[in-house]
Amino acid sequence: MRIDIVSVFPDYFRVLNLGLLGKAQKRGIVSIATYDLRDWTHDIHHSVDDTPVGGGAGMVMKPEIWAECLDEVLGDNEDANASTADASGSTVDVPILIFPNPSAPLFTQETATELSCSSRRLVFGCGRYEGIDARVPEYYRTVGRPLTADHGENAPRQPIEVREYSIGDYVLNGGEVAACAMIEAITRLLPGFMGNPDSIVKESYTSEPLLEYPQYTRPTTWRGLAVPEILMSGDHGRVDRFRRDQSLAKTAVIRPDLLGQLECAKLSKQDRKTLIALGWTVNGQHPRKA
Ligand code: 6GU
Repeated sequence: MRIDIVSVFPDYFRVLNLGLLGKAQKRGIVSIATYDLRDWTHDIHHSVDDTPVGGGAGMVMKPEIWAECLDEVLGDNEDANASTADASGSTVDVPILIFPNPSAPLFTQETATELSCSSRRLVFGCGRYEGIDARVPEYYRTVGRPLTADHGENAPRQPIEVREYSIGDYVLNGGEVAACAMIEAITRLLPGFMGNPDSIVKESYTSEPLLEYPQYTRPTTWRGLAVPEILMSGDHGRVDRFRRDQSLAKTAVIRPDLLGQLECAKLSKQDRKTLIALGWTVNGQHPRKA
């Protein structure tokens, strides 16, 4: 997967060179490039923002700077000819353009899973201040990216998929941290990224909306605190059941909204018993607090 990131703080993304993601880049599973939006400014102050039309607080990022930059990044399409000529009609090489935006749909595990296989190329546009002029996403969604080296207004263009996502109900100073979170969630799902792909299968949110059970390692007693006995029994059936019950109990307390998303029809007899004991009703489509 190729990921391009546009920001006024390209240094922010140095964190992506650490740990597993850094290794994945060295191994060629993902390649990440950053661009400084200010390189596309023309004035001596390198200004990227202006006051909002209609008044109000804060500053809005100027559409023409963003478009000159994105035309160049999105127009660098070693992919375009291959994918449009692809007999199968595959669009997997056409970039998906993503704008982190606190006033957008929530980015979830499902979004990460879908994006990890929808395109081999993602471009992130990270805004600061009060955000980017709203015509920028609209333009690439409807008019599109340039298909030739000519980036002029009359150049042939191809509309592309444009997404906007928030990572949660709180406000950050800009899209950089949100982009890092999304990139980490997406890339760790790429084939070959994980040494042991099993570690993805069982974690929170992956197959159903449940929080993960608590994990322990040795020493089995530490500072007077013991690991639950069952985990040392060697009885895999009982260990699995214990962990499943811990997941259900933990989710009931911390995220009851998630329990309400479970499908009753998919719950085992033992799951139902546990939920009933936790004070939930499981006879409808979804569990409800009794
Ligand atoms: Cl995507 N951007 C900003 N600025 N704040 C956020 C966010 C995004 N998601 C949650 N808060």
